[in-house]
Amino acid sequence: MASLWIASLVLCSVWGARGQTERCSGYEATNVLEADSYLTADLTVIGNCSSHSSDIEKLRLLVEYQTDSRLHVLITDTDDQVFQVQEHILPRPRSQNSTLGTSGLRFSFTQSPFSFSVTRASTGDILFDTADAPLIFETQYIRLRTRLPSNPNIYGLGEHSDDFRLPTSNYTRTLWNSEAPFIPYKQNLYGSHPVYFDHRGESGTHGVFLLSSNGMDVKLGTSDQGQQYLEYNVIGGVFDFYFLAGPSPAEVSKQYAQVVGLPALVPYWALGFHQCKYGYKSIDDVRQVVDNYAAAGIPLETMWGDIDYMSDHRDFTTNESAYPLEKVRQLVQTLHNNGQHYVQILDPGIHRDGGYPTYTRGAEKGVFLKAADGSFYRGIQWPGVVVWPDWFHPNTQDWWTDEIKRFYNADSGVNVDGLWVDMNEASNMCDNTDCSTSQSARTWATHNGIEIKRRSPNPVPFLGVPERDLFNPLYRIQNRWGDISRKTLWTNITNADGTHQYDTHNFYGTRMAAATRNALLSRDSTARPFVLTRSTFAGVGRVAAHWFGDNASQWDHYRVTIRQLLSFAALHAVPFVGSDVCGFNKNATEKMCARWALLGAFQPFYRNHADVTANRQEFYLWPLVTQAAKKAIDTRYKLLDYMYTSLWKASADGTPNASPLWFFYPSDSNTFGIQNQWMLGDALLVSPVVDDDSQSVNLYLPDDIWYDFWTFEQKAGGGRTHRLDGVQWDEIPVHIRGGTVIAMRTESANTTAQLRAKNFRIIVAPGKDGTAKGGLYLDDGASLDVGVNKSEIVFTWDGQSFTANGTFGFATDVQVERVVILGGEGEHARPVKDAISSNE
Ligand SMILES: *[C@@H]1O[C@H](CO)[C@@H](O)[C@H](O)[C@H]1NC(C)=O
Ligand SMILES: *[C@@H]1O[C@H](CO)[C@@H](O)[C@H](O)[C@H]1NC(C)=O
Ligand SMILES: *[C@@H]1O[C@H](CO)[C@@H](O)[C@H](O)[C@H]1NC(C)=O
Ligand SMILES: *[C@@H]1O[C@H](CO)[C@@H](O)[C@H](O)[C@H]1NC(C)=O
Ligand SMILES: *[C@@H]1O[C@H](CO)[C@@H](O)[C@H](O)[C@H]1NC(C)=O
Ligand SMILES: *[C@@H]1O[C@H](CO)[C@@H](O)[C@H](O)[C@H]1NC(C)=O
Ligand SMILES: *[C@@H]1O[C@H](CO)[C@@H](O)[C@H](O)[C@H]1NC(C)=O
Ligand SMILES: *[C@@H]1O[C@H](CO)[C@@H](O)[C@H](O)[C@H]1NC(C)=O
Ligand SMILES: *[C@@H]1O[C@H](CO)[C@@H](O)[C@H](O)[C@H]1NC(C)=O
Ligand SMILES: CC(=O)N[C@H]1CO[C@H](CO)[C@@H](O)[C@@H]1O
Repeated sequence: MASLWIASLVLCSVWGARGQTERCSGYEATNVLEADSYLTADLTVIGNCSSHSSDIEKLRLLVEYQTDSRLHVLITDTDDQVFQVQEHILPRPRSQNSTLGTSGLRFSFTQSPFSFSVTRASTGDILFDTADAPLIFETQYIRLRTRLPSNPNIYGLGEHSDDFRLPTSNYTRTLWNSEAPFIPYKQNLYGSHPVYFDHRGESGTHGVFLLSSNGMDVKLGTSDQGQQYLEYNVIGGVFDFYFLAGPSPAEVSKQYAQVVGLPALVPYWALGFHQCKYGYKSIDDVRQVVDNYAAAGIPLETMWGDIDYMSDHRDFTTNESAYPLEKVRQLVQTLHNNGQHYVQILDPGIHRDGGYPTYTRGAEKGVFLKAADGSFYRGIQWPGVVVWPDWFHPNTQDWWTDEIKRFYNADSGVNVDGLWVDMNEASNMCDNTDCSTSQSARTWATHNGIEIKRRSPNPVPFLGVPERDLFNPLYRIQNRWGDISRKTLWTNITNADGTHQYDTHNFYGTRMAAATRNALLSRDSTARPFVLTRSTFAGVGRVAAHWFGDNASQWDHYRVTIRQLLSFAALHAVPFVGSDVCGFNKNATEKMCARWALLGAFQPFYRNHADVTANRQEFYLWPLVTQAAKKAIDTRYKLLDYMYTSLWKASADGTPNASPLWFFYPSDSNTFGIQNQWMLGDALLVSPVVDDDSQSVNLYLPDDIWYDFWTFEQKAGGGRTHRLDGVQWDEIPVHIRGGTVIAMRTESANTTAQLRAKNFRIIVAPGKDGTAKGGLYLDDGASLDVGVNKSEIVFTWDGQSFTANGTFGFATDVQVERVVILGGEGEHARPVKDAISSNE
């Protein structure tokens, strides 16, 4: 075994000892201990790197064959001082004690200077190899470089608005959650997901997840020697890698979801159509919009309240003139009576005003982050001067839950169906790091801080190395705002558990989303919560859905939504995502909004939302958009159970609910760069018109059998690009992949509640071998725990007969009206007895 573990042992030379050279040579591995399923070693620095801070001289290496498809490589300081993401924030998967003999991945290393590689056992393909540059492990800068093949297919490292297949020349992905209006290219956006997929065609796909919340630049480039590389430059934390073997792309997605946590299933109603706008002047205005949708005959499922509803933009208040509580309650009641829903926004910044009960209750419980002098640390957000919840304080969850239960009390407050957390990067409107705008300085002077005692240092591990420069680290990540503390919370702030914002910044927003989900569960322990968050971190899918932030009403942002969908759903285990349909900033135009209404209908989260400075863009405002939206929603609703089934599958085992074509055709290199088409579930290929104001689309159909979703006409893909002209403004090209079965409702409805009473029609699309397979998941769509009251049905068509098999625990009166077999001499329907309530 030893010879396999140490594939390339190089005995260290004399110059390796510490102090004998000033050269930065990395580390030397000693005391190597091997067992069947793990390896440990000590790493000691050789030479002097200290490029941006001090070298950590002694490190520990732990390698675990955790499962046959997951290899864990952890490099930490021996003192356990360096920050590591708290176990309760991201619970680590335990090793299942796989062994070298059975693992799909193989670890080997060189002793001095230390480097390691990971190979695919079945092919010998080197997936990761750090030999080209010494490991650097300093207190505020860690670096590791791996070789990549030339012209690699690398995806992930979100959140970004760049090409789905990442550029690989002189390209930097900075991960540092930030306010990002207009979602600019090549910059850090609202979320951080330090995972990439490396797709190598026929030889397989693997994933590499660096479990780190520290700010980082991940660089893709070519060295002077012409070697393609990917390099991590991180301003703290440890190297905690999970290598995911795949080998199929969807298997990597599942393996990743097992590490960061399976996403939560959303309630069924969340799949309906949502409307929002920043700038609805009053509750009467909102009611009018609801009525207008009904009058136009466009099904509206959920109305949203942006910050307009608040008094002085304070959480848990209503503007008593424009949004009087009684009228808000009446509207919510009306919506509920119609089977519709209502969601409101919350921001993390809590207005610092002694007369504001949310603030005073929080202050009494000490739940806010503290400045150096012990007063509550202040910043600027919509309400003006604010303080910020410290999600690590032991009282914060209780305080937040209590505020949510008070204000969203069904009997006396706003009976929301879900909550939306925004600005949670956190976005601080101070335009410089010292936040000394005259406005803030003035207001601060009038509200003296409550005196809080400073905390004593905490002797627990992983709090972060002391004595770091938490404000201006020497290695400057390419944060879009410059200094890492700019436009957010100061990174030198200490959290209640003794860690610092410097290390925990990237999951501040995810913590807020998690606390909000917990609060909703405390408000109603049986209902499935719905939380939408702007800021995200690895694993956020466990607690929340995500929209792509403040984009604009422009064609390039319409296109960006596709690659953002692909990234979140297929690579980041966040299935319930979507854009602000018709764009947030700037004015939408009729044709673009019509196209976007159709595009959004085929993405998981479907919400029209515009900024206060933009014109209104409700679907009923233009004839073309009305027509397109009606058709879009009609079709989406018929397909809603198909979409719900794929979301359930994602929550059950991490299977992506939306994915790029190469997930299904991994050896077809034509698909690797496609980012304007997507597979929705495993059966539908969506190929929208993407060019500005165009009626033509070039769509790629892999070599397979396809059926036009709208006409059922069979089409040989041929592995080539097909041009469609004359695509009308209410049309979107969609194809059914041969070999699949789709359960559709026979008709649409005005609400998802009504939809649930409609019967099914089953579409069978035989593949090349004449067979087809698909599934349908049914439950009440609302309960957190449905227990046995669910149906997991598998449909099979063997070319002769149709079978519905599985479990049928969900009681329903809904029938399957017919089964339609596509192909042959055209569509022919077969009568079925009842494919969803019995095992025939
Ligand atoms: C390493 O180099 C840095 C700067 O070049 C220097 O300040 C430091 O003292 C050196 N450390 C050792 C242990 O030689
Ligand atoms: C794996 O091995 C470790 C140490 O030998 C042991 O503590 C652990 O329970 C094992 N885990 C499983 C899943 O067998
Ligand atoms: C690499 O990118 C940076 C930042 O975009 C740019 O300033 C620099 O000129 C580029 N270098 C090369 C060699 O293209
Ligand atoms: C209430 O809403 C009105 C209308 O938008 C606005 O003018 C006013 O400033 C708001 N009042 C408060 C306290 O937010
Ligand atoms: C953070 O650093 C700034 C600038 O040096 C300083 O003014 C502030 O007091 C520090 N805050 C904390 C909490 O240490
Ligand atoms: C949007 O349209 C309004 C009026 O229709 C106009 O005042 C405003 O300048 C436009 N905004 C942009 C960004 O073009
Ligand atoms: C929706 O409601 C309208 C008006 O009440 C009605 O005319 C229409 O048929 C309904 N549509 C569906 C699909 O039920
Ligand atoms: C399942 O349904 C039965 C019958 O409606 C009900 O009594 C039971 O409580 C349900 N179980 C769960 C876990 O919801
Ligand atoms: C039907 O499903 C059950 C388990 O749900 C399985 O044991 C059985 O083999 C399946 N039958 C067919 C014909 O697929
Ligand atoms: C991703 C993207 O399209 N970003 C653009 C958003 O809009 C701003 C302003 O119009 C552009 O500068 C960005 O390039």
